Order: sequence, then structure tokens, then C-alpha cells
Amino acid sequence: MTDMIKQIGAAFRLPGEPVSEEIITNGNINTTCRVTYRNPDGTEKPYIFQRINTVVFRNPVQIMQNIDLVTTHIRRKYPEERTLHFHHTADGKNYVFTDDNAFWRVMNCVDSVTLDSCDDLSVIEATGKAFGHFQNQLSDFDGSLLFETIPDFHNTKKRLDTLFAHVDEDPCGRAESVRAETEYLSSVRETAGALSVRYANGEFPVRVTHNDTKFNNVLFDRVTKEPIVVIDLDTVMPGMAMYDFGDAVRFIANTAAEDEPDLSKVSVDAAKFGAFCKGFVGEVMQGFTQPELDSLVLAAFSVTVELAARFLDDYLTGDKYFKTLYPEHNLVRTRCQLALAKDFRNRKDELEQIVRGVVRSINGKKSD
Ligand code: GN1
Ligand code: MG
Repeated sequence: MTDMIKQIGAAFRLPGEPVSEEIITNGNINTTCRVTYRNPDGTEKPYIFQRINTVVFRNPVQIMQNIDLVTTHIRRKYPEERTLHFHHTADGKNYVFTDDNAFWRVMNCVDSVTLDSCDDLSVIEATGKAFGHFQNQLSDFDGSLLFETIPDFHNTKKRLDTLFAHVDEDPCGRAESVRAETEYLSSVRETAGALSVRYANGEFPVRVTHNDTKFNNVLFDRVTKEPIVVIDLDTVMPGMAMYDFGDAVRFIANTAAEDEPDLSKVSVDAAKFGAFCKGFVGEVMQGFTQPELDSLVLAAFSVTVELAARFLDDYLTGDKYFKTLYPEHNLVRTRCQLALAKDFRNRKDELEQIVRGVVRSINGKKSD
């Protein structure tokens, strides 16, 4: 057991001794370990230890304040529901800086599983419900209380502007090798950036959104596969509701993984898209404006282009942001997201029809 783990556990006054640790490899940014403690009475209890990547999140203390506010709000509003529980140090902080100046937090480990993919449409619909419900949980939360942990996080226009600035600078001499990718991104620059421009113009409500609605950011019951709780609250900030939808289907309705190198495997699974839509829209529709409902498919396309731009930007600037498993990983991710974005675009009419069908069926049920 590393001294670091012991030092962190002691700061949070965890009872007993750590007996095992295991790295959880889901996230692309932070470092997460499951650490099991043996209590003085011999029973065992697992905890999640997480080191925040402070290059990405420059204000980790503010993140923890945000999380405190958000989880307190949810706990008060829905006392019967599961919320994340973070531990506190003797001086009341829900984080600790270790000797090497790393930023750590510790939360209770929820007995659960995460999923990276799934063919069971009822689980996908339930995931849509869970993310929709998360937005409802925070619908009456004052977003101005939240620190903007990463400014312009889902400002697609700005993400594309940054990418093209780096294409011109070309700090690693890689721009020529990604000409096809940048040409495509240039051709969709305006369309993909449009929602973020309209948001800045006040055409959509400012809501408190999750902003990182990946499938594996929901914990599921091991047996029933019912969602237990939405996790990864680091980017909960004011934002566009439909981007939570878009980012989720980008991941969940892809017929392949986010970094699939064989592009012939990458496409939108319409049934999965529809199942997620049914769950999500069913939860949020009541409070949604018509322009929000009408932009769901465009949001999926836009956020997929945005991710492609972010992965490519990281590739062009030396792979400093996302964790990579091999040298071309960010480029492979870029190509995969571009293939998916193209499919979202080509099948816009079909997918919009699915959204309209979902809305009709929800309205039909209400008037029954
Ligand atoms: C990062 O770390 P993780 O996997 O939760 C990223 C998301 C991306 C995602 C792509 C703070 O999320 O925006 O969609 O990778 N988070 C941050 O896999 O940049
Ligand atoms: Mg995340």
C-alpha cells in the first residue's frame, strides 16, 4: 500500500487500515482508485480516492465547493435518493493537498457497476431518464452560485476557433498530416457552432447541466441494472440542456467505442438513439422550450464535432490534455468522432423523426 494512500486516508480520518487498491481506468482526465479499508472490527469498506488533474481543472477547491452545493441541494430536494458522499478532513475540507501538491478527494464507494456499452434498450432508456432527472434535480438551483470550472466548456464555436488557431501555429508540425480532418471541420464550422452562438445570444434558457454525460458517468445496480446515481460532477455548470442529450447519445448510440480505429464500425444506432431520447425527453419535456426540443439532433452533431475538434487540438498541441494510451490515440479518437458526426448529419431527418415520434407519444400518454 502506497504511503500516499495512507497519508490521504489519514487526512480524511478513515477508520482502520487500507488493505488493497485498484485503479479505475474509466476517466480521461482525473486519476481514480478504489481503496479497500479493513475496519477495526474486521469488516471491510471500499472508498473512491480521486486525484484531480489540476492542469485541466485549475480551481479544484472551487470544484469541491460546487459539488458541495449541488449535492446538498439534491439531498434536500430528494432526501430518499442516493447522492454522492465526500469525506471531510479535521478542518472541514472535502479535499486535501498531499506533500507533492496533488489534490485529492475521497468519497464513499457505491456498490455498483458502470457500463461502457450496452445493447439492452431498457437500460439505455433508463440512462436517459437518469440524466434527464439530474437536470430536473437542479432545475431550481441558482446557477450563478456555481464557479465556472472550465470556461466555455461547451462553446463549440470557441473550441473550433481554438483548433484553427493551433492549425495555423502548428506547434508540433502535425497539421499537414491532418489536412483531411481539418478540411471537414472547416466545412461544418458554422453549422456545428450555431447552437453555441444562439445560446450566447440568449435564444435558449441557461440551465444547470451536467456537461459530461458519458454512459460510464452513471452507476448501475449490479443485478437490476437500474441507475443508482449520476457521478462526475466536476463540470456541473450553467449550460445548454440539449448538449447533455447530445453528448450522451454521442457516446451511447455509437455502434463502436469512442476511439474505434475501424471507421466502418462507427455509426449511429437509431434504436439506441430512440431509447435514450424516450428516457431523457420524457423527464425534461415539461420544462423544455420548443427551440430546445427542435435542436436535439443538431446538438448531437455539434457536440460530436466539438469532441473531434478537442481531440484534434490536443493532438496538434502535443497530447497534453486527454490521457492517451498510444501516440496516435487522439487522432484515432478524432477520426472516430468525425465519422460519427457525419452519420448524425446524413441521418438528420431520420433522427429528427424519431425525436418527434417520442414527443408525440409522450404527449399522447399525457392526454390519455
Ligand atoms: C473527458 O474524464 P472523462 O472521461 O469523464 C472530458 C469530457 C469528454 C470525455 C471524452 C473535463 O471526460 O469533456 O467528453 O473525456 N472531460 C473534461 O471521453 O474535459
Ligand atoms: Mg469527466
